[in-house]
Amino acid sequence: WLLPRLDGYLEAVRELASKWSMRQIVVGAALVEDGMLLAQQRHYPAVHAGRWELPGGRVEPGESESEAVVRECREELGTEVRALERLGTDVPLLGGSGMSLRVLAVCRVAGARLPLPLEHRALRWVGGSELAGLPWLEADRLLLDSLRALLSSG
Ligand code: 9L3
Ligand code: MG
Repeated sequence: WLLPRLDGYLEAVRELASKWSMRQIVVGAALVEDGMLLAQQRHYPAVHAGRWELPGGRVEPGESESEAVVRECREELGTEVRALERLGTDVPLLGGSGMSLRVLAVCRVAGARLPLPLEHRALRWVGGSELAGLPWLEADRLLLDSLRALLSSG
């Protein structure tokens, strides 16, 4: 009797796992100050080294997207932000991971430290006209129109 049950159980686990990975969200933070957007340059993994991205990372189980973006900015930038609205549409990440990039506009809370590149090679404040010239990760590049709109909305 055990084997058929085990089969059913494994099937259910597989289904959950694929649902979970299909819904895995990576959050990105669009932090704008004085009309400039904060971008950071990756140094890991090797395939991403040298490319620019919005700060952020995976939403952990039990965490909301806003909580994740606040935590990632603490870890990567050493600063406190507040999550504002969602920006643009989700972008599927390449590599068959099933993850999607979802960007939230954020603002630095009053009195919080200036962002530092704690886990990255470099940080840079980018103006609207410089956006297209940076070697962005592919997913982030697809959001440049929304980011430009955010910058020009003041
Ligand atoms: N990713 C792409 N664009 C971004 C971020 C924050 C992340 N703006 C991709 C790179 C990784 C994956 O998402 O493949 C997980 O991100 P992280 O946890 O390595 O930051
Ligand atoms: Mg990250």
